Amino acid sequence: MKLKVLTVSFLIVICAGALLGQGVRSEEEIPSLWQAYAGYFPIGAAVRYQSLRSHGELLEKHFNSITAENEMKFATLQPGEGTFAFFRADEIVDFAKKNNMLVRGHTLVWHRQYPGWLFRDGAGKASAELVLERLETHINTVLPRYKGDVYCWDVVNEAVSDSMSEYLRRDSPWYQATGEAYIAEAFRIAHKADPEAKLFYNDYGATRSDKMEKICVLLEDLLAEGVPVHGMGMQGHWDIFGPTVKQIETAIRRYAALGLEVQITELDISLYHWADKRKAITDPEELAERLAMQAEKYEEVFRVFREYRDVITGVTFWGVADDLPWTDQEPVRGRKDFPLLFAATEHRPKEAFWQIVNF
Ligand code: HAH
Repeated sequence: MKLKVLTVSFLIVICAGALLGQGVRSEEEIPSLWQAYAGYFPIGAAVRYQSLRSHGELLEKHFNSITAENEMKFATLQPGEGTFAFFRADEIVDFAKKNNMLVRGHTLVWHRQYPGWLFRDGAGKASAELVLERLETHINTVLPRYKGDVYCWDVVNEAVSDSMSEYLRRDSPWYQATGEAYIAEAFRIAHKADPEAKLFYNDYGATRSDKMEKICVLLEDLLAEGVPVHGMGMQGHWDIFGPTVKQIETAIRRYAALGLEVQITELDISLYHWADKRKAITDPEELAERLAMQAEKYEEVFRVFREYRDVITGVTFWGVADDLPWTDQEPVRGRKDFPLLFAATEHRPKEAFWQIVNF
Protein backbone atom coordinates (compact mmCIF):
# COMPACT_ATOMS: atom_id res chain seq x y z
CA MET A 1 0.00 0.00 0.00
CA LYS A 2 2.74 2.37 1.04
CA LEU A 3 4.65 1.47 -2.10
CA LYS A 4 1.61 2.21 -4.22
CA VAL A 5 1.18 5.62 -2.62
CA LEU A 6 4.86 6.28 -3.20
CA THR A 7 4.69 5.21 -6.83
CA VAL A 8 1.62 7.32 -7.43
CA SER A 9 3.17 10.37 -5.80
CA PHE A 10 6.32 9.80 -7.82
CA LEU A 11 4.26 9.72 -11.03
CA ILE A 12 2.44 12.88 -10.03
CA VAL A 13 5.75 14.64 -9.43
CA ILE A 14 7.03 13.54 -12.85
CA CYS A 15 3.89 14.71 -14.65
CA ALA A 16 3.82 17.95 -12.75
CA GLY A 17 7.49 18.39 -13.57
CA ALA A 18 6.74 17.98 -17.26
CA LEU A 19 3.91 20.47 -17.10
CA LEU A 20 5.56 23.03 -14.90
CA GLY A 21 9.04 22.84 -16.30
CA GLN A 22 11.93 20.61 -15.37
CA GLY A 23 13.06 20.61 -11.77
CA VAL A 24 13.24 23.79 -9.83
CA ARG A 25 16.45 25.72 -10.20
CA SER A 26 17.44 29.02 -8.78
CA GLU A 27 17.47 31.93 -11.20
CA GLU A 28 21.30 32.08 -11.20
CA GLU A 29 21.48 28.49 -12.41
CA ILE A 30 19.40 29.33 -15.48
CA PRO A 31 21.54 30.63 -18.36
CA SER A 32 20.33 33.47 -20.57
CA LEU A 33 19.03 32.19 -23.89
CA TRP A 34 20.11 35.16 -25.96
CA GLN A 35 23.58 35.10 -24.43
CA ALA A 36 23.92 31.42 -25.29
CA TYR A 37 23.19 32.39 -28.90
CA ALA A 38 25.21 35.60 -28.96
CA GLY A 39 27.68 34.12 -31.47
CA TYR A 40 24.86 32.94 -33.74
CA PHE A 41 21.79 35.17 -34.15
CA PRO A 42 19.47 37.34 -32.07
CA ILE A 43 16.72 35.50 -30.19
CA GLY A 44 13.35 37.20 -30.32
CA ALA A 45 9.87 36.90 -28.87
CA ALA A 46 6.49 38.21 -29.93
CA VAL A 47 4.94 40.35 -27.23
CA ARG A 48 1.60 41.93 -26.47
CA TYR A 49 1.75 45.26 -24.71
CA GLN A 50 0.33 43.53 -21.59
CA SER A 51 3.10 40.93 -21.62
CA LEU A 52 5.77 43.62 -21.18
CA ARG A 53 4.62 43.59 -17.56
CA SER A 54 3.48 39.99 -17.06
CA HIS A 55 6.55 38.57 -18.85
CA GLY A 56 9.01 41.44 -18.44
CA GLU A 57 11.61 39.50 -16.47
CA LEU A 58 11.73 36.63 -18.94
CA LEU A 59 11.98 39.07 -21.82
CA GLU A 60 14.83 41.02 -20.27
CA LYS A 61 16.84 37.96 -19.39
CA HIS A 62 16.36 35.67 -22.37
CA PHE A 63 15.59 37.75 -25.47
CA ASN A 64 17.46 40.45 -27.38
CA SER A 65 14.82 41.10 -30.01
CA ILE A 66 11.07 41.67 -29.87
CA THR A 67 8.15 41.77 -32.26
CA ALA A 68 4.71 43.19 -31.59
CA GLU A 69 2.22 40.35 -31.96
CA ASN A 70 -0.62 42.71 -32.95
CA GLU A 71 0.34 46.27 -32.10
CA MET A 72 1.98 47.14 -35.43
CA LYS A 73 -0.68 45.60 -37.65
CA PHE A 74 -2.60 47.91 -39.98
CA ALA A 75 -5.89 47.79 -38.03
CA THR A 76 -4.16 48.69 -34.77
CA LEU A 77 -1.97 51.47 -36.16
CA GLN A 78 -4.56 53.16 -38.39
CA PRO A 79 -8.06 52.24 -37.16
CA GLY A 80 -9.66 55.15 -39.00
CA GLU A 81 -8.38 56.78 -42.17
CA GLY A 82 -5.72 59.27 -41.10
CA THR A 83 -6.23 58.37 -37.45
CA PHE A 84 -3.10 56.72 -36.18
CA ALA A 85 -2.81 55.05 -32.77
CA PHE A 86 0.82 54.56 -31.88
CA PHE A 87 0.79 54.40 -28.11
CA ARG A 88 0.92 50.61 -27.75
CA ALA A 89 3.53 50.17 -30.45
CA ASP A 90 5.53 53.01 -28.87
CA GLU A 91 5.41 51.29 -25.50
CA ILE A 92 6.88 48.15 -27.02
CA VAL A 93 9.62 50.09 -28.83
CA ASP A 94 10.48 52.01 -25.63
CA PHE A 95 10.74 48.75 -23.70
CA ALA A 96 13.10 47.38 -26.34
CA LYS A 97 15.29 50.48 -26.30
CA LYS A 98 15.50 50.48 -22.53
CA ASN A 99 16.66 46.88 -22.63
CA ASN A 100 18.97 47.10 -25.64
CA MET A 101 16.78 44.87 -27.77
CA LEU A 102 16.22 44.86 -31.51
CA VAL A 103 12.69 45.35 -32.82
CA ARG A 104 11.27 43.41 -35.83
CA GLY A 105 8.31 45.20 -37.38
CA HIS A 106 5.26 43.05 -38.13
CA THR A 107 3.44 43.60 -40.49
CA LEU A 108 2.55 46.23 -43.12
CA VAL A 109 0.45 44.24 -45.58
CA TRP A 110 -1.70 41.25 -44.61
CA HIS A 111 -5.14 39.93 -45.58
CA ARG A 112 -6.21 39.88 -41.93
CA GLN A 113 -6.35 42.49 -39.15
CA TYR A 114 -6.85 45.38 -41.58
CA PRO A 115 -9.34 48.20 -40.95
CA GLY A 116 -12.65 48.05 -42.83
CA TRP A 117 -12.28 51.52 -44.38
CA LEU A 118 -9.09 50.52 -46.22
CA PHE A 119 -10.83 48.80 -49.12
CA ARG A 120 -13.99 50.94 -49.21
CA ASP A 121 -14.78 54.17 -50.95
CA GLY A 122 -18.05 55.65 -49.74
CA ALA A 123 -20.60 52.90 -50.29
CA GLY A 124 -18.50 51.09 -52.90
CA LYS A 125 -15.17 49.37 -53.35
CA ALA A 126 -12.00 51.44 -53.36
CA SER A 127 -10.11 51.54 -56.66
CA ALA A 128 -6.61 50.11 -57.07
CA GLU A 129 -5.20 53.65 -57.16
CA LEU A 130 -6.89 54.63 -53.93
CA VAL A 131 -5.79 51.47 -52.11
CA LEU A 132 -2.18 51.94 -53.25
CA GLU A 133 -2.29 55.58 -52.21
CA ARG A 134 -3.52 54.55 -48.76
CA LEU A 135 -0.77 51.94 -48.57
CA GLU A 136 1.78 54.65 -49.34
CA THR A 137 0.37 56.98 -46.68
CA HIS A 138 0.42 54.19 -44.13
CA ILE A 139 4.00 53.13 -44.80
CA ASN A 140 5.21 56.73 -45.07
CA THR A 141 3.74 57.48 -41.65
CA VAL A 142 4.81 54.33 -39.84
CA LEU A 143 8.35 53.68 -41.09
CA PRO A 144 9.83 57.14 -40.52
CA ARG A 145 8.41 57.15 -36.99
CA TYR A 146 10.35 54.00 -36.10
CA LYS A 147 13.42 54.64 -38.25
CA GLY A 148 16.52 53.49 -36.41
CA ASP A 149 14.41 51.63 -33.84
CA VAL A 150 12.76 48.97 -36.00
CA TYR A 151 15.59 47.31 -37.91
CA CYS A 152 13.50 45.10 -40.18
CA TRP A 153 9.93 44.83 -41.41
CA ASP A 154 7.67 42.03 -42.54
CA VAL A 155 6.48 44.11 -45.47
CA VAL A 156 4.13 41.51 -46.94
CA ASN A 157 2.69 38.63 -44.94
CA GLU A 158 1.16 35.45 -46.42
CA ALA A 159 0.47 36.56 -50.01
CA VAL A 160 0.98 33.09 -51.47
CA SER A 161 -1.97 30.69 -51.63
CA ASP A 162 -2.21 27.30 -49.91
CA SER A 163 -4.34 25.95 -52.70
CA MET A 164 -2.68 23.72 -55.32
CA SER A 165 -4.66 25.45 -58.06
CA GLU A 166 -3.74 28.97 -57.12
CA TYR A 167 -0.50 30.98 -57.03
CA LEU A 168 -1.25 34.13 -55.06
CA ARG A 169 -4.07 34.26 -52.54
CA ARG A 170 -6.99 35.67 -54.54
CA ASP A 171 -9.30 36.01 -51.58
CA SER A 172 -6.99 38.68 -50.14
CA PRO A 173 -8.62 42.11 -50.31
CA TRP A 174 -5.24 43.46 -51.43
CA TYR A 175 -5.28 41.13 -54.42
CA GLN A 176 -8.90 41.91 -55.16
CA ALA A 177 -8.20 45.61 -55.17
CA THR A 178 -4.87 45.72 -57.03
CA GLY A 179 -4.03 42.30 -58.45
CA GLU A 180 -0.36 41.48 -57.86
CA ALA A 181 0.69 45.13 -57.86
CA TYR A 182 0.44 45.68 -54.11
CA ILE A 183 3.37 43.39 -53.35
CA ALA A 184 6.13 45.14 -55.31
CA GLU A 185 4.61 48.53 -54.45
CA ALA A 186 4.75 47.82 -50.72
CA PHE A 187 8.45 46.92 -50.86
CA ARG A 188 9.32 49.94 -53.03
CA ILE A 189 7.49 52.37 -50.78
CA ALA A 190 8.98 50.82 -47.64
CA HIS A 191 12.51 51.02 -49.00
CA LYS A 192 12.07 54.72 -49.84
CA ALA A 193 10.57 55.42 -46.42
CA ASP A 194 13.46 53.76 -44.57
CA PRO A 195 16.40 52.78 -46.79
CA GLU A 196 18.23 51.23 -43.83
CA ALA A 197 15.49 48.78 -42.87
CA LYS A 198 15.76 45.15 -43.94
CA LEU A 199 12.60 44.20 -45.80
CA PHE A 200 11.09 40.72 -45.50
CA TYR A 201 8.48 38.59 -47.17
CA ASN A 202 6.96 36.41 -44.43
CA ASP A 203 4.88 33.23 -44.69
CA TYR A 204 3.84 30.00 -43.02
CA GLY A 205 4.00 26.57 -44.68
CA ALA A 206 7.30 27.79 -46.11
CA THR A 207 8.87 24.32 -45.81
CA ARG A 208 6.13 22.58 -47.84
CA SER A 209 7.62 21.94 -51.26
CA ASP A 210 4.60 23.08 -53.29
CA LYS A 211 4.23 26.33 -51.38
CA MET A 212 7.99 26.86 -51.23
CA GLU A 213 8.17 26.77 -55.04
CA LYS A 214 5.44 29.40 -55.31
CA ILE A 215 7.15 31.62 -52.74
CA CYS A 216 10.41 31.30 -54.68
CA VAL A 217 8.69 32.25 -57.95
CA LEU A 218 7.35 35.36 -56.22
CA LEU A 219 10.71 36.27 -54.69
CA GLU A 220 12.65 35.59 -57.90
CA ASP A 221 10.25 37.78 -59.89
CA LEU A 222 10.53 40.60 -57.38
CA LEU A 223 14.32 40.40 -57.32
CA ALA A 224 14.49 40.24 -61.13
CA GLU A 225 12.47 43.46 -61.29
CA GLY A 226 14.87 45.11 -58.86
CA VAL A 227 12.32 45.26 -56.04
CA PRO A 228 14.09 45.78 -52.69
CA VAL A 229 13.48 42.49 -50.86
CA HIS A 230 16.21 41.52 -48.41
CA GLY A 231 14.94 38.55 -46.49
CA MET A 232 12.63 35.58 -46.28
CA GLY A 233 10.75 35.07 -43.04
CA MET A 234 9.81 31.46 -42.39
CA GLN A 235 7.12 31.68 -39.73
CA GLY A 236 7.78 28.29 -38.13
CA HIS A 237 4.42 27.40 -36.61
CA TRP A 238 5.47 23.78 -36.48
CA ASP A 239 4.51 20.73 -34.42
CA ILE A 240 6.27 17.75 -32.90
CA PHE A 241 5.42 15.63 -35.98
CA GLY A 242 6.48 17.99 -38.72
CA PRO A 243 8.00 19.41 -40.74
CA THR A 244 11.09 17.20 -40.55
CA VAL A 245 14.49 18.79 -39.92
CA LYS A 246 15.44 17.73 -43.43
CA GLN A 247 12.53 19.73 -44.87
CA ILE A 248 13.47 22.71 -42.72
CA GLU A 249 17.07 22.54 -43.86
CA THR A 250 16.08 22.23 -47.52
CA ALA A 251 13.89 25.31 -47.24
CA ILE A 252 16.59 27.40 -45.53
CA ARG A 253 19.03 26.51 -48.32
CA ARG A 254 16.49 27.20 -51.04
CA TYR A 255 15.67 30.71 -49.79
CA ALA A 256 19.29 31.51 -49.04
CA ALA A 257 20.21 30.48 -52.60
CA LEU A 258 18.13 33.43 -53.84
CA GLY A 259 20.65 35.67 -52.10
CA LEU A 260 18.29 36.51 -49.25
CA GLU A 261 18.85 36.41 -45.53
CA VAL A 262 16.57 34.01 -43.72
CA GLN A 263 14.82 34.47 -40.39
CA ILE A 264 12.59 32.15 -38.43
CA THR A 265 10.00 34.72 -37.47
CA GLU A 266 7.19 33.00 -35.54
CA LEU A 267 8.58 29.86 -34.01
CA ASP A 268 6.52 27.57 -31.82
CA ILE A 269 6.30 23.80 -31.72
CA SER A 270 2.81 22.54 -30.98
CA LEU A 271 2.13 19.29 -29.13
CA TYR A 272 -0.64 18.46 -31.62
CA HIS A 273 -0.42 17.12 -35.13
CA TRP A 274 -1.90 19.86 -37.37
CA ALA A 275 -4.83 17.60 -38.32
CA ASP A 276 -5.60 16.65 -34.70
CA LYS A 277 -8.78 18.50 -33.77
CA ARG A 278 -8.79 17.79 -30.02
CA LYS A 279 -9.11 20.81 -27.76
CA ALA A 280 -6.79 19.40 -25.09
CA ILE A 281 -4.56 16.45 -24.29
CA THR A 282 -6.10 15.03 -21.14
CA ASP A 283 -3.94 11.99 -20.42
CA PRO A 284 -0.95 13.09 -18.29
CA GLU A 285 1.26 10.31 -19.66
CA GLU A 286 0.55 11.36 -23.22
CA LEU A 287 1.28 14.96 -22.29
CA ALA A 288 4.61 14.03 -20.69
CA GLU A 289 5.58 11.97 -23.73
CA ARG A 290 4.75 14.81 -26.09
CA LEU A 291 6.68 17.36 -24.04
CA ALA A 292 9.70 15.06 -24.34
CA MET A 293 9.20 14.85 -28.12
CA GLN A 294 8.93 18.63 -28.21
CA ALA A 295 12.24 19.03 -26.38
CA GLU A 296 13.89 16.72 -28.89
CA LYS A 297 12.36 18.58 -31.82
CA TYR A 298 13.55 21.94 -30.49
CA GLU A 299 17.03 20.47 -30.06
CA GLU A 300 17.10 19.21 -33.67
CA VAL A 301 15.83 22.41 -35.26
CA PHE A 302 18.21 24.62 -33.30
CA ARG A 303 21.08 22.40 -34.36
CA VAL A 304 20.12 23.17 -37.98
CA PHE A 305 19.72 26.89 -37.22
CA ARG A 306 23.20 27.00 -35.71
CA GLU A 307 24.61 25.20 -38.73
CA TYR A 308 23.14 27.92 -40.98
CA ARG A 309 24.22 30.86 -38.86
CA ASP A 310 25.71 32.51 -41.96
CA VAL A 311 22.30 32.98 -43.55
CA ILE A 312 20.02 33.00 -40.50
CA THR A 313 19.89 36.50 -39.07
CA GLY A 314 17.27 35.97 -36.40
CA VAL A 315 15.06 33.43 -34.66
CA THR A 316 11.87 34.77 -33.06
CA PHE A 317 9.43 32.78 -30.93
CA TRP A 318 5.73 33.59 -31.33
CA GLY A 319 5.18 34.28 -27.67
CA VAL A 320 7.16 34.15 -24.46
CA ALA A 321 5.72 31.42 -22.22
CA ASP A 322 3.01 28.75 -22.31
CA ASP A 323 0.54 30.83 -20.31
CA LEU A 324 -0.06 33.14 -23.27
CA PRO A 325 0.34 31.21 -26.54
CA TRP A 326 -1.27 32.86 -29.60
CA THR A 327 -3.22 29.66 -30.25
CA ASP A 328 -5.38 30.43 -27.20
CA GLN A 329 -6.83 33.44 -28.95
CA GLU A 330 -6.58 32.20 -32.51
CA PRO A 331 -10.01 30.96 -33.63
CA VAL A 332 -8.41 28.74 -36.27
CA ARG A 333 -6.64 26.55 -33.73
CA GLY A 334 -8.05 27.76 -30.38
CA ARG A 335 -7.02 24.99 -27.98
CA LYS A 336 -4.82 24.40 -24.96
CA ASP A 337 -1.27 24.01 -26.20
CA PHE A 338 2.21 24.27 -24.68
CA PRO A 339 4.32 25.31 -27.66
CA LEU A 340 7.03 27.51 -26.11
CA LEU A 341 10.18 27.21 -23.95
CA PHE A 342 8.87 28.47 -20.62
CA ALA A 343 6.12 26.83 -18.60
CA ALA A 344 2.85 28.51 -17.71
CA THR A 345 3.57 28.02 -14.03
CA GLU A 346 6.14 30.45 -12.66
CA HIS A 347 7.64 30.66 -16.14
CA ARG A 348 10.06 27.85 -15.39
CA PRO A 349 12.29 26.71 -18.24
CA LYS A 350 10.94 23.52 -19.80
CA GLU A 351 12.99 20.57 -21.02
CA ALA A 352 12.95 22.18 -24.48
CA PHE A 353 14.81 25.19 -23.05
CA TRP A 354 17.57 23.06 -21.58
CA GLN A 355 17.90 21.14 -24.84
CA ILE A 356 18.60 24.26 -26.85
CA VAL A 357 20.91 26.05 -24.40
CA ASN A 358 23.12 23.03 -23.72
CA PHE A 359 24.95 22.53 -26.97
C1 HAH B 1 0.49 34.23 -38.16
N1 HAH B 1 -0.36 33.62 -39.12
C2 HAH B 1 0.54 35.73 -38.39
O1 HAH B 1 1.64 36.07 -39.20
C3 HAH B 1 0.62 36.53 -37.09
O2 HAH B 1 0.52 37.89 -37.39
C4 HAH B 1 -0.49 36.14 -36.15
O3 HAH B 1 -0.42 36.90 -34.96
C5 HAH B 1 -0.42 34.70 -35.89
C6 HAH B 1 0.05 33.85 -36.81
C7 HAH B 1 -0.41 32.19 -39.08
C8 HAH B 1 -1.71 31.61 -39.52
C9 HAH B 1 -2.94 32.14 -39.15
O4 HAH B 1 -3.00 33.23 -38.37
C10 HAH B 1 -4.14 31.56 -39.59
C11 HAH B 1 -4.09 30.46 -40.36
C12 HAH B 1 -2.88 29.93 -40.72
C13 HAH B 1 -1.71 30.51 -40.29
